[in-house]
Amino acid sequence: MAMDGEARPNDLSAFWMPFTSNRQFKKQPRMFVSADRMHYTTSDGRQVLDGTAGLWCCNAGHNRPKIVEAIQKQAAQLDYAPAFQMGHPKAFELATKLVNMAPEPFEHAFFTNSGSEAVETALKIALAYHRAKGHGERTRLIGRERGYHGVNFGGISVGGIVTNRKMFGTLLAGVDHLPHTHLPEKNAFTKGQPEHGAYLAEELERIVALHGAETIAAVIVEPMAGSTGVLLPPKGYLQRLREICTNHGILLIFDEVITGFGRLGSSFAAEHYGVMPDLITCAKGLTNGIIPMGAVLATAEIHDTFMQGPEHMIELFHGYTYSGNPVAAAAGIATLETYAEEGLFERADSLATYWEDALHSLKGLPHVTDIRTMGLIGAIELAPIAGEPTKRAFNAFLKCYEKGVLVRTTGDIIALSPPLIIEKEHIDTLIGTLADVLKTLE
Ligand code: PXG
Repeated sequence: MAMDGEARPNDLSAFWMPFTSNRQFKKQPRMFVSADRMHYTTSDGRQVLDGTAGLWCCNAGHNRPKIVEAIQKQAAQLDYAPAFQMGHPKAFELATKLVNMAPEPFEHAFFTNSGSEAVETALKIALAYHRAKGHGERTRLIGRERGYHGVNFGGISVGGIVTNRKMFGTLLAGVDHLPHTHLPEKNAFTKGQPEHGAYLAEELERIVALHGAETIAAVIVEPMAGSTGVLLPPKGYLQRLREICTNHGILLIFDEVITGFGRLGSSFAAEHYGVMPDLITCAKGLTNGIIPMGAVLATAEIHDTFMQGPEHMIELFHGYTYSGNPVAAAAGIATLETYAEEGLFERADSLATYWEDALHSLKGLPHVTDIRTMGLIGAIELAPIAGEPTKRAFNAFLKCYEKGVLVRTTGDIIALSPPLIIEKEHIDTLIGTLADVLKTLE
């Protein structure tokens, strides 16, 4: 411990880093010290092209003046206001902007501080909704294999990533899982939505038959599974999930923490795929990743179900100290305005074909077993090194970083999700660097 109270920036031991190989990192640190638009600057003064929008969140790129100024101004004007039984204008303004941007049925927004909290909130709203309707026996929650819904207990229970679950005990009771939709033997190198796999939605009927529809509260899925390595929904799959949920009175929750805010070339995946869930969770791009914030979007039907009983009574016993925090709300408003003013969702849509062609040009390079893209998101799946899963992709990540490009890896999949302000030349640099790296990988 430092006895003199001085900051010791070279001591890396105190910070236990999240989702990081701490020992590897601390032997060979990779530090960013500033960022502007499409680039990070490293502590050794190098420029690194951001191929991942931070962690899929800085959709408008970095150091955007409107957002920076809004945060500075808000911090000086009203730094904090109590979130319960008190209000401040910016939270209401952001909620209105958000529901106006969202597909039509979504009329209300509940604020959280992260995607994980948005997921917990949505699951709780689903349970409480059924109870308010007199169906308190609907308690089961259905997720999907390979799903990622954050890291809190509800989220890892409905989630389907084994490493995120197996260390943490018995999780929530009464959860079941749909099968994932990754069918590489049939769908590898498909451009756009895969042809095969809609039949996997029928597994929901099997789960319903097993437990009884009247015991099931909600199904939660990522409309496009991001974290597990960009798995696109097979054609017709989401439509079928919606039908089955509707037929059985089960709520459908889309976890749009990654797919929200233009990633697929539209406001939300619900709009992109033309399938409306009952609840949407979002975060990340809501504030361009700058101030932590998440939200649950609810239809009038869900929200209004709670608005009964004596008016002085709290309708939903849930919320966070920082729900709708003024500085986060100011960041959110400036972010949504930046998206609209710069037409960034349309921009993502118009670049999607160039992006798709660029990624698919990597087909045939060593170890590449599949390529998947949609909007401005993409994944390159690699064959693992025998006996050493994840190492090949991790090595690709390290080599890309050395060459000035930031990518993400999950398992042996390289994932890309650049800021929506990306230019074609950046796409060429990103894919060119990846091609060079893939050619030299063990
Ligand atoms: N749901 C989904 C669909 C997500 O992708 C969360 C919930 C949780 O959000 P928070 O804000 O609590 O982290 C996420 C987050 C990656 C990666 O590279 C993905 C996420 C976060 C960090 C890294 O795969 N997704």
